[in-house]
Amino acid sequence: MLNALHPQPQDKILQLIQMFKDDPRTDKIDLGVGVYKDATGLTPVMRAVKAAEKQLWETQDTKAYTGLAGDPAYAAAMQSMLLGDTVPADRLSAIATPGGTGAIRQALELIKLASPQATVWLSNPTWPNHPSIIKYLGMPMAEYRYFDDQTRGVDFDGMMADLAGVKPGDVVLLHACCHNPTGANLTLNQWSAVADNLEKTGAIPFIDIAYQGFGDGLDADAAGMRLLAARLPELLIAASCSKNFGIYRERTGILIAVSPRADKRAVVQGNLAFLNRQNYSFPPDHGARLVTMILNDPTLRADWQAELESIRLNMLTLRASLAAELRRLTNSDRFDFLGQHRGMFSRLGATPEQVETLRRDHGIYMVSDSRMNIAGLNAKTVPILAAAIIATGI
Ligand code: PLP
Ligand code: TYF
Repeated sequence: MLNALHPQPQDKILQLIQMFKDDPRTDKIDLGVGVYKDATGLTPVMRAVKAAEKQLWETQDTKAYTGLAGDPAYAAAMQSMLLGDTVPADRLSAIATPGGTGAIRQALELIKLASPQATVWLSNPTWPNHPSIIKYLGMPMAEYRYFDDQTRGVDFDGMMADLAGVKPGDVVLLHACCHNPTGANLTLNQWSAVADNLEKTGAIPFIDIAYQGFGDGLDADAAGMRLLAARLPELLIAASCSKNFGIYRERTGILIAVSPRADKRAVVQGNLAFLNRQNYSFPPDHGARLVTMILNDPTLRADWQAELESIRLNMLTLRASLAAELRRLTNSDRFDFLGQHRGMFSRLGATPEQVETLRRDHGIYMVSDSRMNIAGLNAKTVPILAAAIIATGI
């Protein structure tokens, strides 16, 4: 049986991790995988996470199974962080999942279960795991224009023109904030126009939110999603705690389904729990429990929010200084988009050959589509990157 297997395509982002490790140069710069790093290159365990883990170690007296959907307290705390009070609780169903990826996978399986003909619309470009999982599940898929290569902003006219073609019951996957891989995001007015389109076409929004708090702040990053939740009858949300709680390897995520009516909630919740049971039974609990403790304890929460805010501001400072350095070197505003993008990523707009040159000649690693992780920079490496960008003719 195993002889019948063929090699599978590798994840280009994860491949970079190994290439970077194998590079003997000591002045190499890693702008590859989307993991937050501080100025020393460390991905720290956040203070509130450490404190919650200590508390948990001292007080937890069982590790018996939770429930198929995970701990309801986790769902309640996450629903509040994500949606505020936009949607009444009796329309909300949720399951804890292994990371945001688990939530995306379960959302897609739910769509397949409910509506096997539905086309899932993805932004072009998007996080490569979106099309990869959809293809693996054999679901119909389409793309909408998103990024304008000239302005390095959102091609909103193109996006709306493409979304005019969605059918009732189709699903439109949207990044809530900090778009991966481009860094270009919708304004609130644009979210409102997307809501108009979804109302008119009868398509269902599916929100991937993996960077809440990394862009403009916890509430601001959720504003577009909340606008859709307030206006539309149905919504799916796949959220990740990997980045904003810094608990990547704990695999902590949640899938939330907003139902049109309260009397549908029980069936939706039952289907979500069913999907967890088919795929892995009980979801991971440790990270979810830490998140719940942090969100529900005012002291832990305040400390977490303060640290998250300093992470956000650090990335904004790096963006501003890189844009300023490139403004100085080019005597133009060509790279000002770097300061306007939000989140960990920006698409620089370099060719794959230029990305290769940056790697070969300068030891600077980014994804071949020229996505760079801003958090991989520090005050010392910003001018080095800027000079390399100019030397490479980007
Ligand atoms: N969605 C996007 C856009 C991401 O960039 C990521 C990456 O980390 C995820 C979802 C899921 O993250 P995880 O499964 O590590 O929680
Ligand atoms: O886009 C990124 O870099 C992050 C991390 O298969 C990641 O989202 C990358 C690839 C992958 C899982 C996570």
